[in-house]
Amino acid sequence: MSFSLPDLPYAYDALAPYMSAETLEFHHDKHHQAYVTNGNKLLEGSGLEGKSLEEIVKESYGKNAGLFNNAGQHFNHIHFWKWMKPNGGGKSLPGKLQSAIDSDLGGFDKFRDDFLAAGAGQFGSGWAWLTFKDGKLEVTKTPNGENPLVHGGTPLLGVDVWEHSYYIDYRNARPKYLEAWFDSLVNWDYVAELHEAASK
Ligand code: MN3
Repeated sequence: MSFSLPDLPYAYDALAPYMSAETLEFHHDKHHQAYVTNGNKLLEGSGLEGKSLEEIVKESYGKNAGLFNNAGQHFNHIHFWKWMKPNGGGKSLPGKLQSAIDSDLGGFDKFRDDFLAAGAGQFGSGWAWLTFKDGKLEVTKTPNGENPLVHGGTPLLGVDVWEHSYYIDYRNARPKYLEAWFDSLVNWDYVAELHEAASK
């Protein structure tokens, strides 16, 4: 399948003041679009043309760096837009997800601390994740376009810590971006939906 840019599931200014319209215009219309455009060029002749996006990500990892970087980022950003919503965040999580966080990650506050630390501690560009792997939740981080799919896990929540995700709004203050993102933007219903599907 060829890649195509999904529309944002909300207006460009819907996540302000935590993420500005200017950031979303650049991030979605320029950066994500570039992954789609370049990914499609690199997909041609790769032998993976007929595969799903998830399969392309997994099968190009370690073998076709150019395609992997763009396909990985395409996958990551498709979900990143859905991992946010206006009036998101908060501590009121769907019950089953909350129970799993309590039993696997030591509760919401510990999970929040660990997730923010993963994002702040990722040296250079990358992502921090809530991952479902081997029947339980874990907090991980990856460089560049890499994601939990290539490590045998299912990403349930991911935050983009490339500078293009926060520099317009927060300059170099990545920890401030991470706190605002986690506390005010996360779409926990979508995280719970992915958890439900992964834990069946
Ligand atoms: Mn990005």
